Amino acid sequence: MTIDISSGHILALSGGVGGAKLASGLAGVLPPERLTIAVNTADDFEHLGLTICPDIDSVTYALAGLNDMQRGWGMKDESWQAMEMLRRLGEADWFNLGDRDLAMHIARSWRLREGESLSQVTARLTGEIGIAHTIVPMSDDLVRTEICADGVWMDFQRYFVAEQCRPVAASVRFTGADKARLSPAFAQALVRQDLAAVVICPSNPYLSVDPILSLGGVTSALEATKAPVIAVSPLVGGAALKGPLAKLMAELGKPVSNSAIAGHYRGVIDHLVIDAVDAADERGLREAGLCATVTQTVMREAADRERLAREVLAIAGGVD
Ligand code: FO1
Repeated sequence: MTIDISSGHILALSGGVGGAKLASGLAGVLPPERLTIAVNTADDFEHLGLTICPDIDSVTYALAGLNDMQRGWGMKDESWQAMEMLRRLGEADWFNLGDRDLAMHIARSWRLREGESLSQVTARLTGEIGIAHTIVPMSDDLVRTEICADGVWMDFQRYFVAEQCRPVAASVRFTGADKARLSPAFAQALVRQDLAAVVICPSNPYLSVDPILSLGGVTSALEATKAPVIAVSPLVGGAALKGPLAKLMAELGKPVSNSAIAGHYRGVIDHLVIDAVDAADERGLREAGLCATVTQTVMREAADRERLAREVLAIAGGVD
């Protein structure tokens, strides 16, 4: 059921897996014209001649109901015959491309080569797959996350997939972010007069949200907006449900805690949503001057995603 909110636009900032869940919850309760989902593209890379955009894929598949819930990435009902053949042909097999998923990368790469921008391609492919909501890349320009681990700078997917996040990370950088412009739809959403809330989805702050915040004009717009900026913490009981967040925080010398997440977003967010198992953190967050809400943030089923989306919108005052 669609929430009957009288007015106001919601801008969601999302990375991959965890962010995609809340983004799809928001899409489940908001009509398409009320929501823009701006997605991290700094995980993107060129592989076997194809442009892979993992976070755009995760959000797209989640909204289309095509995501694989067990694996967390890629498509459900996937087969792997192309991958098997690639292996036999002696090509790189460290990054798994399912047969159905491959179609997305082929279509995207083809359209980009034909001269369309990533925004145009994303609008085309999400529309074709039946998504009415607006999913936009953070930028049409190239930004790439690199991790300095064990003294060597490496591409994000090398670190994340090939190396399984094993190397000890010392720092993270987003090459190209200083020159990259915001995608047109993201830039417009940020300054909408009717912006009712900005939701930072529970993606990894350091790897998935920071690339978005690192783009020129984003943090200043978030600081300036009258709309509440609400982040959902990706930590539950001192750990991330998926991915290297806790390990990375420890390696970067940060306590693995909601107060560190709040500190990281200081000046940008007005409100942090934390999980019920971390209810004890609420007091400290409030003492530090931040509004905090305690709820169930783990999203196992579609119903959990929509419930959390409704609670986040209620914080923004957007629900009747
Ligand atoms: N993640 C993995 O851990 N292993 C893979 O082989 C893998 C393949 C893959 C293919 C397409 C795609 O869109 C995502 C894929 N991912 C894979 C997920 C991706 O590396 C990460 O989840 C994100 O970059 C982090 O947000």
